[in-house]
Parts: sequence; C-alpha cells; structure tokens
Amino acid sequence: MPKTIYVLNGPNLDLLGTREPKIYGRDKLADVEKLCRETAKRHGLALEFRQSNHEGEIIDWIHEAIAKKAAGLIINPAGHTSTSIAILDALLVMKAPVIEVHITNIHAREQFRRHSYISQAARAVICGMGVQGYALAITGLAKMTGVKV
Ligand code: CA2
Repeated sequence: MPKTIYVLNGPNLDLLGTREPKIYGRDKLADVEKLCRETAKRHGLALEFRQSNHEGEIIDWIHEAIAKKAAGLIINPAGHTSTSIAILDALLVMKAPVIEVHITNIHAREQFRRHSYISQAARAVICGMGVQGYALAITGLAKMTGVKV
C-alpha cells in the first residue's frame, strides 16, 4: 500500500490562473493538481488534493489526514495564514510532517501577509517559488518519510 500525503489549499485558490496573473501566475489549480499528481507518483506516494473556501472544512480534512495516518501534509493556507489559530491547533495534533507552501514570497509583500500562525506547526516553509513550490514540498516530504522510488 503506498503512503498517502494530503495537499490542502485554502480560500480563493480556486481562482488561480483566472485572476491576478502578475502575482500568482497563469497556472490553474487543475494544473497544480496535475503537477502534484505527477510528482507524488514519481515518489511512489498516493495523493489527496483538495481546495476549500471554508476554514472548518480544511480543519475536517486535517482531522481526516490524522485519522487515516497520512505520511505528511502540505498546506497553502492562503488567507487563513495570518489569522487561523484553529488551523494551527489542528496541525499541531499531526505527528507526520507538515509543509507550508505559498506561491508568492509573502515576506516581500504587504506587512499583514508576513506573519504566519501556520509556520509554528510546519517542518518547512516554501514561499516565492511559484507553483513549483508544491512539487518541491512533495519531494521534501518523500525524503522525510523515507519513501523509496
Ligand atoms: O502566495 C500564496 O500562495 C498565498 O498563500 C496566496 C493567498 C494570499 O492570501 C497569501 O498571502 C499568499 C491568496 C490566495 C488567493 O489566490 C488567488 C489567485 C488568483 C486570483 C485571486 C486570488
């Protein structure tokens, strides 16, 4: 049975590639999912890829990942990054590694984007690498979880 990892995407990321291409690029969320599926497959990992505009749904999925003993979790918390103690609390329960991903370099943007509650639960944070950050995160998780290709 392959190990499963979760990739969770927060609010408004369903708009990726349709608005603000100068900031977020032209790839759609479906392209990001394809990239993640290809990368996970290369590393022999099964993948759950999800997006929600609702904080509670994201928390339910983190609980699901924990209950199903996921090998790791990647999260782009989007707008919840600087506000959600609830998502942080859910992630702190997870023993498997968590990687926080942002498409943009949040530290080079507005002040309010620079503080992340989520980082306190993250083994690693990748930001500013565009959507390739997701592939890097999956490769990093594969190394951390010791999956052999
Ligand atoms: O850089 C990232 O990945 C962010 O997590 C994206 C969030 C933003 O709130 C964070 O500060 C940084 C925004 C996600 C919304 O994505 C959109 C994509 C296209 C058009 C409109 C929003």
